[in-house]
Amino acid sequence: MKKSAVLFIALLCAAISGAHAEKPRLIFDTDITGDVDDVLALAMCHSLADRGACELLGVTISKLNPQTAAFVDAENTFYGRPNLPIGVTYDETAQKRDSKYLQLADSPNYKHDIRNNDEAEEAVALLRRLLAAQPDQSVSIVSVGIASNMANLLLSKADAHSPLDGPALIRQKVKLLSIMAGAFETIDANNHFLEANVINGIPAMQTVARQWPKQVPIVWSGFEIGVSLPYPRQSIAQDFGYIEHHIVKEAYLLHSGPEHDRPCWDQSSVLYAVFPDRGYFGLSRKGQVSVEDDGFTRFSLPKKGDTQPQRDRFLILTSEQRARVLEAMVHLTARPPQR
Ligand SMILES: [Ca+2]
Repeated sequence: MKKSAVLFIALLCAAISGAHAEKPRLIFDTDITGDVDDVLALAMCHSLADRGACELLGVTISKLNPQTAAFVDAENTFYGRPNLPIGVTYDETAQKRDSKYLQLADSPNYKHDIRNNDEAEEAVALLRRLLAAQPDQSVSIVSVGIASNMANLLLSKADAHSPLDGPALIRQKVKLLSIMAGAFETIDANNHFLEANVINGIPAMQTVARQWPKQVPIVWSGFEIGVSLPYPRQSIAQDFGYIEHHIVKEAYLLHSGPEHDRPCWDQSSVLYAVFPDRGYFGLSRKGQVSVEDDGFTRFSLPKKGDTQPQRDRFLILTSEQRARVLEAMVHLTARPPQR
């Protein structure tokens, strides 16, 4: 073989292995209780993992409700991942929340082994165990609820999994925090909009904004992104009939009913984390997000001469992108399990 051919093959192998190494390793941190977009976002995580676009490492749950782990286990089992690790918060300051759909876990139509939250790991212990086992700077955390787990991870100390404290472990292992929280535009003429994931746990979100390492990027999906992406009711009616009982469809109908197009808040953070370079979203300039005492998220650009690393950006969506993103979300959410 000619030298140039050998070089070409070597470069090709390097490109292939490089591409493989860059596949996002996802942790999905959710407050799956009140709203149903978490259920659709978790379906997207499975669908993206099925097609090899990401590796799904585990799911952590940030709100208090005794049925969260059973439901997540049922959804994971539906999508062919019955042993995917699940962690639940033990933080008594985290919001307690009733649900309109978690009781689907009690249905005989959905198999799973975890029956109640006592059988799941504690969320921060699981986050630390998962992070410690991954290559450096390889993990994308998608956090789509209140920030209890992210704050408690930041406050965590060395343990059996890692000698590093929370911030050092995040610096070592995390590539991106893709978070749904706050608002970065005027919402319905209100330029001081207070978003639910922040106001349902203001101190925890303040801990994230203040203490998340400056070197590890955070991309915020504000309220304005999801609300401009209404999930079409026609998809719920027509795309999930490939199986008699579909946990995503049934959860959606229990929460929103058949006549509602639920905004895709949480799905936006999943899509960005897995495909940051596909042009689905635009990004703001780099700056800093602060969380004020009333829960308002304020984005500030660096002052002239500020040489500190700027950690935060927020998603931007044009009308052309909006159509593409919504179509991608529908296809990924409605895709039948591949395993
Ligand atoms: Ca959520």
